[in-house]
Amino acid sequence: MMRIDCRNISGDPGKSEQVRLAHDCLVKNGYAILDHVFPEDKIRALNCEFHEQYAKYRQDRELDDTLWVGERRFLVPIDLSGGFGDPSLYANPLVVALVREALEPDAIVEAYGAIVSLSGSTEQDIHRDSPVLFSNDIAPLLPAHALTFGIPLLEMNELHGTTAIFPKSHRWKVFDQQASPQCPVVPIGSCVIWDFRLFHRGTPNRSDMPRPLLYATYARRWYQDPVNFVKATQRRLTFGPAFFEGLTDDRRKLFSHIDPSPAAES
Ligand SMILES: O=C(O)CCC(=O)C(=O)O
Repeated sequence: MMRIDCRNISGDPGKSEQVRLAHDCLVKNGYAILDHVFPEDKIRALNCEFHEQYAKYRQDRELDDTLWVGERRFLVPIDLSGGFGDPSLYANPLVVALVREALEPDAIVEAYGAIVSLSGSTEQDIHRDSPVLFSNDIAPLLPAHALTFGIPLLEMNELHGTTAIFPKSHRWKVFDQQASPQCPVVPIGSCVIWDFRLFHRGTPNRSDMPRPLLYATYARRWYQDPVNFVKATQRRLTFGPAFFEGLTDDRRKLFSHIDPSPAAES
């Protein structure tokens, strides 16, 4: 399994060897694992913030604003504020360069939240993040239309669970029953990005702690995830009135699809 060490990037990340390698891996294999992107203490602090601010998401029950995505596993919204509003997470220069290369320069942050695998969560069903575009014959030929970017707040491993991925499956017309997945260890500070078409599944959390996987969905500007926000009470992005005021033009471009008026949420 290929991993890309993202330490020591100097100059424009968009021109770095790491982004070139990650893009190549994403196109060929449907995923990329990026090591040493974030300081470990920052991610540990986010895990603490998650437990303090989002304690209600540690219960085994779907709430109005969450979605059940497997036994003891939920998709939850995370507000673009506090530590989670840090642009180095949703607008990380390296990741944005990769996203713009893989999708388009106008790519957007379509959703931001976490997938929380509670202690005792079981193996998730194998799935793609949404149905393919057009048809099973056409979809494998297309470039990516959306990417899931995951930042583990607790190391992803055999004990806590990880995201098992089927390399190259973004190019499959149908699921290959003979294929075996790869189960990456993704330490604190590392992250993973995969093509929406890639077959994958969350693996069981055998530890006594919840495993939050902070995620951002990046997409071509015209795309909206049609399956993970089926309830009117769910929100793809949540932010306070001051969020847009503080954004640089380049970061604001990532939200060009939404109404920046104070109370707006999408
Ligand atoms: O829990 C994980 O690691 C992955 C979850 C996932 O793939 C999903 O809910 O779409």
